[in-house]
Order: sequence, then C-alpha cells, then structure tokens
Amino acid sequence: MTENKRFIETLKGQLTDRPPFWFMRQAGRYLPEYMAVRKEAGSFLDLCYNPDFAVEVTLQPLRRYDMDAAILFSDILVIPHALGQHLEFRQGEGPVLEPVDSVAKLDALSLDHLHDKLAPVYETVSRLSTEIPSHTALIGFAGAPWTVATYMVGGKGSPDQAAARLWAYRDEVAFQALMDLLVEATSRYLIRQVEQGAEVLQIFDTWAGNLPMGEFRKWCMAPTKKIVDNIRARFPDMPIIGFPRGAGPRYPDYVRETGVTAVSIDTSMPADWARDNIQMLCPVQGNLDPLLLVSGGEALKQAVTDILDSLSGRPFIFNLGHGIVPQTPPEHVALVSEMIKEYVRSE
Ligand code: 1CP
Repeated sequence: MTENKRFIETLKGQLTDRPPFWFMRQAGRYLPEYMAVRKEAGSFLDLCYNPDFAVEVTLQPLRRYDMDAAILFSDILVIPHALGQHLEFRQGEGPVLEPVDSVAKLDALSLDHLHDKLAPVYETVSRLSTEIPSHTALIGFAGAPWTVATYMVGGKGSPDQAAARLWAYRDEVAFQALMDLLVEATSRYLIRQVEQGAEVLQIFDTWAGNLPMGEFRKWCMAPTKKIVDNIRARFPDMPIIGFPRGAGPRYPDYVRETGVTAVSIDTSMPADWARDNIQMLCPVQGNLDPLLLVSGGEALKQAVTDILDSLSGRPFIFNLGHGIVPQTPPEHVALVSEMIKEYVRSE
C-alpha cells in the first residue's frame, strides 16, 4: 500500500484533515486538452477503447486540480455495447442505440464476449493504477442496471425514460430478464476492474428518481444490492459508492437495503437533511449544483462554504450533485479545488 489516501480513509469512516474531493465528469469537454485528445481519437467510443487516450484524459484534470480521486474514463454504455447492442455517439445528439424492445432482441444479447470487448477498458484501469499519484485513489465505475436499461430500451437519452418504464409495466418477466443480464454483466465488469487496480467503485443510477416506490425497490435497489453482494463475495471490504440520483427521501432506504459504503447525493438534497438523515448511516458525497461551477462568483463561494459547513463534521466527500457541464470555465473548478484544500474543520 502507498501512503494514506484521504478518499479511502473517509470511505472507512475516518475524519481526515479536510474532506477529500473530486468532480463527477471531471474529465471532459470543459477542458481544452480533452477536446484536443477527443479530436485526435476520432469517435467517442474510440476514445473509450484506446488505453493511451483514455489514460491521458483521466489524468488531465488531476494535473490541473490534484483531486483526491481519479475516475476511469469510459462510459456506462460500454456494457450494452459489449453485450452486442449496436451503439454510436453522434455529435450533438449523444448516444444512439438499436433499441432492445422485444424478447427476440433481448435474446440476441450475450455475455460470451463481454471481457474480450471490454479488454481495453481493463487495460486502462491497470495502467492508471500505476500512473496516478500515490495520494490519489482510483475509482472504477458502471451504470446501474436501471439507468443502463433506460438507454437500451429507449435507444437514446430521454427526459422521462418512458420506454423502459412502460416495458417494465407491460412485460415484467422480460424486463426482469434484461435486469438479470445487466446484474451479471455489471458484476463481472466491476470485479474485473477491481482485479486490475480500481480501489473504489461507483454505481451511477442517474435515472432512479423517476421510479415510483415499488419500482424503485425492484429496479433500483434490488439489482444494486445483487451487484454489491457479488462484488463483496470476491472482495469483502470493497468500498462502493451508490448514486441513486433523484432518490429524495429514499436515500436512507437505499443505503440500508443495498449495503453500499457511501452515497452520492444530487443537487436537490438539502445538505442539512443529508447530515441529519444519511450521515449517521454512511459517508456522504456531494452535492454542489454544476451550474454554480458555470456561474462562479459569490453564489459559488457561498454554496461551497455552506456544503462544507453542513457535512464536514462527519465523513464527507466533496463533489457535485451531477456531472460537470461543457460550458464550465476551468478557473471556477480551480477556485473550488483551492477552497476545499484550504478548508479547516471547525471543532
Ligand atoms: O463528446 C464527448 O466527448 C462525449 C461526452 C461524454 C463524456 C465525457 C459522454 C457521452 N460520456 C462521457 C464520459 C463519462 N460518462 C464518464 C467519465 C468519467 C468522468 O466522470 O470524468 C462517466 C462516469 C460517464 C457516466 C455516464 N454516461 C452517465 C452516468 C452519470 C451521469 O452523468 O449521469 C450517463 C447517464 C452516461 C450516458 C451518456 N454518455 C455520454 C452522454 C452525452 C450521455 C448522456 C446522454 C443523455 O442522457 O442524454
């Protein structure tokens, strides 16, 4: 083991000198050096599947801001791609998939080539584990089955995930089969990332918030619990952060029922509520509004201070409530990074 890492200590429930920080989507289009690599790589998927480029863009934000954690550069949609679904990222349009909207299309998906297709991602993890600074933790990740399924069934991003929600209501048996396949693929994928050197895992359930309670249990919490159990069967102490975005007052249920080590809270969660209702259960990560990183100014500074003051009394990881957006000025990210590095906990 290298020197103590603030990020890992915090996930073990320790209070470190200051809270660790990183930003969701910390590598990406707001950085000119990312845009340069992106152009050289060709398509977005070529970037994800080229370890030289993927390692480089993972390291870029660390060089500027020295975060406490690096997150593997990839995308949640490499799983459907590795299962055999056609996927493209179109300029200005985001991901486009051939929708899985029938049992026949579901049956055509297969786990047989999963690891072969994802081999470049594993190589990226392995290289990163030796190339990141010794005080920085390496985060591996995957999308949660529900969120990945919304893209697989709908064929693209949508504001309400209607296609997947409808399929789950109309043919629960088929939808359950899709979720079971995703639980298996995602478990294998994350276990392999740990074998290659990921020290923490994050499970992104970006679209959990649109599920009514019964469906939240079935399609968000139950599959996530299975993945957590599968990983812990191999690596009993593996720290896993869950991000059931939009879970609202269900965050504490999510923590208790899935067994995650920590949760990432979204922008809508009052920090004081999280302190009083979640932080006694587990470390919390979050939850600055990414648009404040665009606006900057006094509003940004005040929000950062308020979040730190609310949550730093217990194990806490500073982050955003959702990913950095492309129009973010890099100097605003620098400002927040410096504020956290200078933060002194009050007694
Ligand atoms: O043009 C480009 O450069 C592509 C933009 C981009 C980037 C930088 C996409 C397409 N994915 C990514 C990287 C990415 N995606 C990371 C990298 C690591 C980091 O955080 O620095 C991660 C963790 C993701 C995860 C991801 N992809 C999520 C979950 C988290 C979240 O932000 O909600 C989701 C929902 C996706 C799908 C996706 N990939 C890309 C886009 C534009 C989208 C959203 C599509 C939509 O719903 O409209």
